[in-house]
Amino acid sequence: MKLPDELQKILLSAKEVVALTGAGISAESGIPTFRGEDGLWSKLKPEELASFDAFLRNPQLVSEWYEHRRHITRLSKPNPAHMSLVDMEKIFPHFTVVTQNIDNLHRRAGSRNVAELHGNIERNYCLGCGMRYDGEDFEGNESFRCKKCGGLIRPDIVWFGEMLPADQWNMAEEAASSADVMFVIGTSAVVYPAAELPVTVKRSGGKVVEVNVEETPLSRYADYSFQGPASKVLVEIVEQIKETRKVAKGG
Ligand code: BJW
Ligand code: ZN
Repeated sequence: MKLPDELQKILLSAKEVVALTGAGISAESGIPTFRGEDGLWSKLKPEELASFDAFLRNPQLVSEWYEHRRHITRLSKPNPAHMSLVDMEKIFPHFTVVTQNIDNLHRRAGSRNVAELHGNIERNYCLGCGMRYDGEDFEGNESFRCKKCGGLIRPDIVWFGEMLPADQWNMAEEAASSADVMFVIGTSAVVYPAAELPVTVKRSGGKVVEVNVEETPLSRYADYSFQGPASKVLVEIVEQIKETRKVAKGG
């Protein structure tokens, strides 16, 4: 895959760059996506597991489901797509990862400027007294109850109908409104308000570059759309960015 000359030029002078990521970037690390044939929600109903009401209805079931997913994410490793974004952070003067993922893989890969819109599965807190259970392994506490007050412990993630953490959302919006380029990687781009961010970029005069294995509602709207697995496409993009910069420097 060769990047169009025009995009190479844009990337050469880009100062503010953002990557908006979704479950597809972690698919090659062995973490299931949500939608689609093999997605988590082809078998499970989101409203039965991914809402506060569902949690209150059946805290044990929901907590066990997240404990199972925590186990999978801990066994998984960042893949070349995550690593490509670590490279981009070194290339561009300002680079922000805005992720919808809760799997912590961007930070584990080494990305430092990360906004986590939907929380992080490694963090938990008690609904009764607020005590934190971050990085906790719930083995031996299979009731998922607080040691201090006996309250329910919930994952620090954003379920449907819940507000996004204001500081993370503000960071994402600021990055989007000043972005020269936003890469939108491995997301179906149907969950709001995250799906608004590429619109913010375009309204502010930036370019949107999509990377996905299939077409999404964003594909037509994006300035550039690359179809293929995120690891392969992003490694190629980073190689070409580095090459163009070397040539521009006269090396
Ligand atoms: C690859 C690949 C490879 C695969 N390489 N690509 C009507 C209209 C508009 C909005 C709403 C509405 N009704 C309700 C709402 C609001 C709602 C919403 O957006 N709903 C829509 C679904 C309609 N949003 C909210 O409720 C949000 N809060 C909010 O709006 O607050 C204000 C408010 C308050 C009170 C009342 C009302 C509003 C909160 C959203 C929280 C989302 N949470 C989840 C669950 C997190 C916990 C958990 O993990 O269990 O976050 S939902 C789920 O979807 C998860 C994801 O982060 C999110 C996005 O999914 P993502 O990442 O795009 O994954 P997939 O599976 O959809 O797509 C994967 C993609 O990868 C695919 O395109 C593949 O092709 C691709 N792919 N392999 C490249 N190798
Ligand atoms: Zn407590």
